[in-house]
Amino acid sequence: MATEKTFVMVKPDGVQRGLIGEVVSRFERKGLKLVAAKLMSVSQSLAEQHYAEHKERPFFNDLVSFITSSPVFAMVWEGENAIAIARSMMGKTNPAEAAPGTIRGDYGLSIGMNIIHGSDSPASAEREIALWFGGELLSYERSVDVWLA
Ligand code: IDP
Repeated sequence: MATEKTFVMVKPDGVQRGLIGEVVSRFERKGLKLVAAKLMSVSQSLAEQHYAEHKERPFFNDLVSFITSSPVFAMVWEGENAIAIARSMMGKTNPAEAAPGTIRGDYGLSIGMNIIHGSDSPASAEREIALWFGGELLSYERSVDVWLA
């Protein structure tokens, strides 16, 4: 299994509810490596590009208004199988169906405010990392890396 990078974002509801630390802590404890992070406001243009695949969906405008309504905490995490692992830690899209123990299962109530985003495939991860961070990623070694893969 190859080392992957994935884009993860604490959405406005997660930031407002004080869940940045909880999310970061879970990813750190899992063993993934943080290689980029920023607290930021999302422009209309960035929101529309990020959610481009949902452009025709009835909830697209609500999605864009929500993500631009208050700051988000954007991150890139690296590790073996990082994309699938981050998705499994997040839980299903609808918090009502997300298993307890997952982030959405433990903290969310509604599909519109489900706390966290994570890339769903290698192609999405590549596109989203380029969109949100360009080349602003760090590359560094941790002594613990030898105990993780
Ligand atoms: P994901 O975030 O689990 O990858 P996607 O299907 O890519 O799920 O949807 C993106 C976001 O759009 C979801 O996280 C959720 O907040 C919102 N969303 C998805 N489906 C619906 C819906 O049916 N109604 C309202 N919002 C939705």
